[in-house]
Amino acid sequence: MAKAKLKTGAQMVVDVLVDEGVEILFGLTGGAILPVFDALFQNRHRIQLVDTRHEQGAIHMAEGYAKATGKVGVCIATSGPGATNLVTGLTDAYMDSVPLVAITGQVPSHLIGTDAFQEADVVGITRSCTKHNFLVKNIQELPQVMRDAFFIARSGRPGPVLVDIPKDIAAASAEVPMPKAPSIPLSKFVPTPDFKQVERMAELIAAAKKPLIYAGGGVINANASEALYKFARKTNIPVTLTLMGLGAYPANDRQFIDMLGMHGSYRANLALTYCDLLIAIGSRFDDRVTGKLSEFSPHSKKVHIDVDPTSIGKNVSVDAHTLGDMNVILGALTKLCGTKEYEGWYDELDAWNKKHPLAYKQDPKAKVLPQFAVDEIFRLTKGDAIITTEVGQHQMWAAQFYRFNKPRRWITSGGLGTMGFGFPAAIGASFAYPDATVIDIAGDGSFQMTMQELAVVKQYDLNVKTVVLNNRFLGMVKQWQDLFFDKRYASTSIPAQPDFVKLADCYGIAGYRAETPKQTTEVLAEAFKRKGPAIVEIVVDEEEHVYPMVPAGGANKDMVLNKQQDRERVIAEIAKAKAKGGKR
Ligand SMILES: Cc1ncc(C[n+]2csc(CCOP(=O)(O)OP(=O)(O)O)c2C)c(N)n1
Repeated sequence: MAKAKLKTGAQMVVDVLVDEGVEILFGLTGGAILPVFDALFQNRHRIQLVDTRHEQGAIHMAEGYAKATGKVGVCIATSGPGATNLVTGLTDAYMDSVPLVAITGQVPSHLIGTDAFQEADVVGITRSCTKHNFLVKNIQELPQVMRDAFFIARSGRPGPVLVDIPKDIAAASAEVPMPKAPSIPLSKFVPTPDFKQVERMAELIAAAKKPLIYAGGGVINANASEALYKFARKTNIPVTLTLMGLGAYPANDRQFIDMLGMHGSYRANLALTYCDLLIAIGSRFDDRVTGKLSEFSPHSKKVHIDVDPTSIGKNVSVDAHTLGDMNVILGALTKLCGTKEYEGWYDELDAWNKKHPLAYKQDPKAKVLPQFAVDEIFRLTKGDAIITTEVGQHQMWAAQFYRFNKPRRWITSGGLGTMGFGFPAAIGASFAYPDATVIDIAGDGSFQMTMQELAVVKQYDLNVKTVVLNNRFLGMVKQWQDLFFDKRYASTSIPAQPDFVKLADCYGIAGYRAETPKQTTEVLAEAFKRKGPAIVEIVVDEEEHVYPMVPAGGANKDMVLNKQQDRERVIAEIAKAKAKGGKR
């Protein structure tokens, strides 16, 4: 082994980052992390550091970058409050399986445990929201810890890894050889597929009359969209996707039956209910998909393909499963399966779609419907933008009405549902693809949580458009109050707001406002024509609800479909149809 050069711990951190192919990281400085920022400054020709205005902004930018590229996103913060400001983002990345490395400064080793200034027990605090975390205790272990952090973040089911580095270790110098490989074998994260189980799956598929593929974000993480497409097209099995899986299968394909779950399509949720074989691929049977567990997909046999052993049988028991590389498993399964017509099944799916399609009716003279605004964004960008969202009604309308034909164009906070995620995530995606149009479809409530990062879009002149669907409410919560709390709007009306056009202006970026459907089309077209950052505020109808909606804890078939049709009527309709022969 070549003799190692004398280097500071901070320089070792930078060298591993560069060696791992990191081109950019997002962060905010402070006392305990100063040596590492200094090393980054001295290496600015090798790696770009984006200075954010808040550490939450930094970590969501790293997530946006990671989701858009599939690479590991990196963020950096100081000790104490800098590190604790990362906690929401770490939890978000953990829930949504985002590959991420967070580097935090820690107080000097001899002060740890003394309640020193800006000391926080960061490994303790983040233990439950990281895939793994490290407190570096010795400069000799620092390069290997950094190497392992990247390996753990990206291998198997991806997730966030935190490396906490005491200031004295970052500032010290030592001769430590650069480790070439991680110290952990890949088999720890990616099990070998069980091909007997794959054969069993092929038998179940051969026997099924009403099969359904239910795929999720794991397909995108495994870069297995192509393999999913080949499997679905060969077998002719209809496909539904989770919120996190949108784009894993082309929305314009005839086999695609829209998103499923709490705000999934009528056809997808009934397909889930009445299918006889459910093929879960890179999805985890979370409660937003299953609804009431005891009534979840009651007529089906179930199979599960995933990389994470803890997902198997966690919420729903299955008849066959295998873990491992999804491309290998889907390739093997595709070879074993034949083609079938499923005509009756497709007829049923079509009939459900005809009865209750995902649709809206925009009266040109009435208030702007948020669905119309999303549809216009889709039309004007020809479906070619990278879309991020905040959390709330606008997120669900974006999922329903922007049609994704490719993976990694849809970046949203699914598991944690983090308001304030979308804008910084859009910034991260824009750094990855500077020529792309990146649009944050935002609610007025969410945008106000992280809008301080407007300074970053201005500073770097990013092609990020924030479209605020302004209903002057915390709309999704208001919707629940409309439906279940007798319209008592406790804490959901937020009439005091910035003038978003002036806000844009004071950051030196373009601002637009629309109050009618016609203006909506005009200002969106104008904003998208001009490169560079913009805020587009669209004043939308505050009374609009997201439908379908499976009430929390309800069965998927008990969807509320529109304002006229309350829950009791849906249930009565189902009971009547059941008595007639099981179909609606
Ligand atoms: C950080 C955070 N706090 C609270 C919530 C709970 N919550 C979910 S949706 C929502 C309202 C979002 O309002 P807005 O961003 O205006 O979007 P809209 O629903 O009106 O489209 C709230 C408060 C959350 N998801 N995240």
